[in-house]
Amino acid sequence: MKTIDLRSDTVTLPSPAMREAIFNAELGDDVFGEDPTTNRLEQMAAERMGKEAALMVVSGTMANLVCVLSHCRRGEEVILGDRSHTFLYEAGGMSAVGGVHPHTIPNQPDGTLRLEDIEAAIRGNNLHFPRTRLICLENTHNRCYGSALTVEYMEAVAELAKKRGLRVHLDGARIFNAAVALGVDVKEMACHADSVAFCLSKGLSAPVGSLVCGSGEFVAEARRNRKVLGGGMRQCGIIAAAGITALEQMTKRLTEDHANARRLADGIADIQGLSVEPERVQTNIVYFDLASEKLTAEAFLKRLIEQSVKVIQLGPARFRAVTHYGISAEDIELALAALRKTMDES
Ligand code: TLP
Repeated sequence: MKTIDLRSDTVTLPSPAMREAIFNAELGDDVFGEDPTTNRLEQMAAERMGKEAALMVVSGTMANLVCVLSHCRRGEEVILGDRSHTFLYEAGGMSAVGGVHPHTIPNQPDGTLRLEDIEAAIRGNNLHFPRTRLICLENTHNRCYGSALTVEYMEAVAELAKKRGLRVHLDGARIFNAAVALGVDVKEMACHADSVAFCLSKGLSAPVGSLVCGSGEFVAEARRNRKVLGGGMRQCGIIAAAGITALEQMTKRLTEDHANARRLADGIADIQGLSVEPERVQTNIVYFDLASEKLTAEAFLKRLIEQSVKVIQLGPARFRAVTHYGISAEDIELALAALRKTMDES
């Protein structure tokens, strides 16, 4: 029986076209700048984001770290959301590796940072304070229901940053989900950030890889910082080949994942003992809570696994389900049936 794995869109497997592209990839040594497939992917990524240049790195975590290291010196400060992936789930890399100070402010439920909060967090010129250098945004926002930050909001943050002499980095791990949900081109969002990191290995289903995009000068610095982290790769066209296919074939289909997530949330809303806010689902991420005393979280997960359905636990009674390539509308109905059965029998 097929497992319906909704833990993350990171579990996606490469499409048959990707496997073929990997098999046929033209290769060279990328540290010498001689891997034609990687060069092509980087050029494509830069064009898609409307930036001068791009750099492939192994993961979203490395992409964000390389960007912070390229924007900030030791002792400088980054303003970012208290629910941002970079703050919560990247092993404190910016401080551990870069000596960069994270200054968190509250993420609003829709993933935004209030402009007043950003303004208030910017340090004055005082030798006691770290120097504020960078504002980080996340779009879509993973811990905030996969919500998409609008172009207008991003523009407002960019204006504020410009006025105060700061830079903006966008963790756009799922920027194509945001673009599809808002019906805009990714460029319209990317133009409001000095650097953009996006992932190939989530909804776009490639096996490995993220891209850092920005000005030519910025990307040259990022390339150096990737090397510092040991992330210079050799025949990485093997990875890039799948990334090219991802950009060519996998962005438009994200609407399917969004429709499946909405259907899943609507279905969960009808199950007694589970609680969800379907109207908050804009993209491919659904959060829901176990609101019944009859079942522990562990027992809930176990019963789902027995029915070949996996979701991830992200709080004492909070779970996340993410739709993605490989999960069909039919799978969503099967997952709902498993959830219903689990609750009915509890
Ligand atoms: N997110 C993963 C886990 O780490 C939680 C997931 O399953 O959602 N930015 C954002 C917004 C992300 O969601 C993630 C991964 C990353 C960066 C890091 O990407 P990787 O896993 O490639 O380092």
